[in-house]
Amino acid sequence: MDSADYLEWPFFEPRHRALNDKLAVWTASHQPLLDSNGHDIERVTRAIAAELGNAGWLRYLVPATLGGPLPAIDVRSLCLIRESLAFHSGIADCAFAIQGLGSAPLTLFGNAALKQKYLPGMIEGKRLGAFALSEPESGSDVARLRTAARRDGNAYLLNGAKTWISNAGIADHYIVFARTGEPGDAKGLAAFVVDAGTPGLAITEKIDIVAPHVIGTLIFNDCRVDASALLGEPGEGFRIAMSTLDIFRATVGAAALGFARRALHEAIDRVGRREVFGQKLAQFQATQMRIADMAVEVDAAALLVYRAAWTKDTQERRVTRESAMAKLYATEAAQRVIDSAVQLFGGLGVTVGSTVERLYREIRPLRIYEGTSEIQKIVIATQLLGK
Ligand code: COS
Repeated sequence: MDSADYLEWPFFEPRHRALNDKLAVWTASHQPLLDSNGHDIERVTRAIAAELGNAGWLRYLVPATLGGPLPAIDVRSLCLIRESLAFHSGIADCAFAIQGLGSAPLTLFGNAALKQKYLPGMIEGKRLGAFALSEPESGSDVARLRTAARRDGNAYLLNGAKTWISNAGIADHYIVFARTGEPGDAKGLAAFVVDAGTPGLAITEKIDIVAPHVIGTLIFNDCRVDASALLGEPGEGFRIAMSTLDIFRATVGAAALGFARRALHEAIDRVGRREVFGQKLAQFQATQMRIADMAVEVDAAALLVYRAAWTKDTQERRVTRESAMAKLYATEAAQRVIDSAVQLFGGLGVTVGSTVERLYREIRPLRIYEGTSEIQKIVIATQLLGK
């Protein structure tokens, strides 16, 4: 990546600078893998997850007691990893992020037996996880999700549908949020770990999205899940989902930051070489204004992302507002920065296969997944104004 002088900011410690240096070496030596975009996306996602496991990056998803390199999950490290991966490859970033969403509920709320069963394989990149929260009728309004979990002896019977689920069809397990209580009640949800291949669980659709990605729909039809697969207590599902998102929303901002930095890097390179009307693009004041705006947005996004991550790592409190601000600003700003880069590239910017064209597609879902920009504004306003 470009100048890492932002790592001198007070949010960081020497270990973060060391991590960033190691990431730079790793990404440079894995360029062919990171460049494999678009074709056979399931195989590529699996291969990248395995390499992320071999390199030890997935260990950052768990604390030392579960095999991680640090005493607790360090959100600044997760953000640095996502930023570096996203700079090179949206698929690699996604593979890392979904391992996080598929493991954090276990790390935070699973009992010893569940952690032992699922986490070692996940951090080695041998097992893939998934986070199944969204439904056809409820993506934003989590409290209204309909998938039902009905107690039946020592088990629960799951019935319902989940959609837009990353890793659908290649995950070895799914963290599934389902209703054990009253309809519409945030306190009526529970979270389960459901193994792929459990009878009654079917992957019914693979969805093609603008940025190639493994994503699809799951249907539960009297899917019997042992009560021992419950995370926490019945009723804790909403808190489990939100606590996971409190960690990962800042990291979505970090991924957007990685995309935006790449776009700025590509744009600076381009305007220094491209000649029009007898001079370099960089010599036009219009270009300079645009590059300056892009750089300010990148730094502002970085400040919000690492403020949220630092707060989560060092303050013993919820970071719902900070992580919502980081995700909102960084993803929206990255879309503008990338759009500017496309404009500076002209026809090449919209030519399929160019880096900025890829970034233009890859940034778009980040303003939607893990809470749309509008939901982040509601979260921020609720924190300030109350309900
Ligand atoms: N951590 C822990 N607990 C939390 C929490 C958090 N971040 N956010 C809310 N809670 C608690 C609340 O404190 C509340 O408990 P009390 O009643 O005891 O105070 C309970 O959970 C319900 O919270 P709230 O009333 O705020 O829930 P709402 O139904 O109004 O929903 C939004 C809030 C819209 C913010 C939530 O549904 C959301 O984030 N939606 C987007 C989900 C999303 O990201 N979807 C994409 C799927 S993942 S790709």
